[in-house]
Amino acid sequence: MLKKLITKYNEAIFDTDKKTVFQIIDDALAQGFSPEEIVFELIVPAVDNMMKSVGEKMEVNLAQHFFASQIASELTEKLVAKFISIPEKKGNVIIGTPIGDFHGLGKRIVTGCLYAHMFNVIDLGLNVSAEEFVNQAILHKSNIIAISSMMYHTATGENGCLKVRKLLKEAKLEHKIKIIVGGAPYRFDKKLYEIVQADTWAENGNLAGIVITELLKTTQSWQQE
Ligand code: B12
Repeated sequence: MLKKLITKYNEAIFDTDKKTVFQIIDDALAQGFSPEEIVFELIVPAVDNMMKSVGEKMEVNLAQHFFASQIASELTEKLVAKFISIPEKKGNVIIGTPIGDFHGLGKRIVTGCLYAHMFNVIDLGLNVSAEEFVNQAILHKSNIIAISSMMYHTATGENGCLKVRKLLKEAKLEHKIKIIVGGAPYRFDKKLYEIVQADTWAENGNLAGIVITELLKTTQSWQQE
């Protein structure tokens, strides 16, 4: 039965039809599916499905891409409140674009996806200095700094990821704070993340959630000394 709803839900996401999306979720709850099943078997896989379609199907446009992530974030927040036991957040992620980069759409999509993956996201916005990335990560005891760059020169420039790495090294925080990067230049050159000295990268928001979850397994938590 949930299978039927999944098909309908995916279609409504594809049509960016918010009213129908909400109706499907209400129907699923009325039919007795638990909020946990709905989040983990319907909403999160639907984001994955949409992200995979980008690139495969030319007809998936930015509006659909954006809608899928925002709706996943909104619905997850609504349904988590109804979980039998509220799941623990997986941690805080600091996100922003580096100095000189004012492309914010990709970052907003990634933020929506990370909420759906149960992360708390602290969005520093656009044009963020390396110092601010690191200071905010320390302030929020975050293990992850996520840097979204849409231009080659902001990805590789002295004030971006390379400087964040330098500051983390100087503060001896590399074992506690990891860097993930993403954005158009990284999709064109899959090895670019190594050149800018990030720990990892991901192609889209859904994969970012998966990659960060893995990365945290080998990262020292703020509780450990
Ligand atoms: C929209 C756009 C703009 C808009 C931005 C609006 C906004 N509020 O964001 C405006 C008009 C302002 C703009 C301005 C400029 N732009 Co522009 N822009 C674009 C465009 C067309 C789309 C970018 C976008 O939003 N993509 C859609 C999102 C959803 O995709 P995405 O960002 O890649 O994000 C996904 C993944 O990459 C990943 N991801 C993204 N961030 C992160 C972060 C992490 C941590 C992870 C894990 C994953 C991840 O997940 C996302 C979701 O799946 C691109 C071309 C392109 N096709 O990329 C050019 C492009 C990025 N722009 C470009 C340029 C040159 C400029 C300008 C310099 C133009 C000018 N002469 O003024 C200015 C620079 C402004 C500045 N200083 O930042 C160039 C960059 C070239 C280069 N080699 O560096 C591009 C590639 C166009 C081109 N082919 O020349 N731009």
